[in-house]
Amino acid sequence: FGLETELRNAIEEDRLHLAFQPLIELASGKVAGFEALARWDNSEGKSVPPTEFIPIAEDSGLIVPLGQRVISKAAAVLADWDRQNGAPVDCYFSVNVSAIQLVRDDIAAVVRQALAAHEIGGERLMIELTESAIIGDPDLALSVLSELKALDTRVAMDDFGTGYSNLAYLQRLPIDVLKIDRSFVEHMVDDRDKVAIVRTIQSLAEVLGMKTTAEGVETADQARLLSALGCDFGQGFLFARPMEGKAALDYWRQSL
Ligand code: G
Ligand code: G
Ligand code: MN
Ligand code: NA
Repeated sequence: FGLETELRNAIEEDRLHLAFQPLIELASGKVAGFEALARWDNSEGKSVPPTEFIPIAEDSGLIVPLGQRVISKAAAVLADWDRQNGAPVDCYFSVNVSAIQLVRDDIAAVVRQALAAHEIGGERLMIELTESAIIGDPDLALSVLSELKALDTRVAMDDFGTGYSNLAYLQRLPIDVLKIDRSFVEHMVDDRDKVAIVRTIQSLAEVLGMKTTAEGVETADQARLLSALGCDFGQGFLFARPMEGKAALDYWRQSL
């Protein structure tokens, strides 16, 4: 329970922070938004990776207060950027919400509160859900997604293609973006099967009126190929690694 207790304290003392990784419109090279990722430096100043602390948060229920902090912090940073910029910064933050959060918390209410507290429009936030969040309770997912839609907050399906992609749910739910899992982008340049999968996800998205974001874009060849396949956005080390807030705002400014 050592790490869990430490995490509980970090959440209570508001010591978690966010890193931001740009989401790039492939056709124009413009920054469309940033994925906001939770970061935690433990008491020894060591960075604990989210792949380690998110499962602990999920198992302990700490994911509820953690997720609330992440969403309100994202809205707070956006409001701060707008102030620094002297005008609204034309980009959105995309925030991860796990299946457990969807069940245990009222995510739409959390988003609504964060938007109101920081006077941010709902279109400035996007919520990333995994397929497991939808499959777990499709009726709940439909009601939460509809509430988010009413706030103008968009929804992305994270790691798409790795879960139980139930096409009936996909059609029924108001999903705006499919995030093509990075396992399909990796080595796609010399793997015809991977290209075929990306092409299939792309045409599915087009039929359903959704956009696509390719994850894990690491090379210019991948970006060119993805763009040629019609993929809308790219995210990955080619463009930038997740970075702290100030660096991310500078990145946005320099991209203009
Ligand atoms: O940030 P990477 O930077 O290492 O993220 C690893 C994993 O942790 C990803 O799958 C990401 O979706 C997840 N993750 C990062 N931040 C959050 C968060 O705030 N909430 C949830 N639920 N997952 C997150
Ligand atoms: O599951 P999710 O998509 O939310 O996870 C985001 C994770 O992907 C973060 O851990 C982030 O650091 C990682 N990531 C972002 N870009 C790249 C990339 O180009 N290559 C690799 N290997 N990982 C990436
Ligand atoms: Mn994500
Ligand atoms: Na992902």
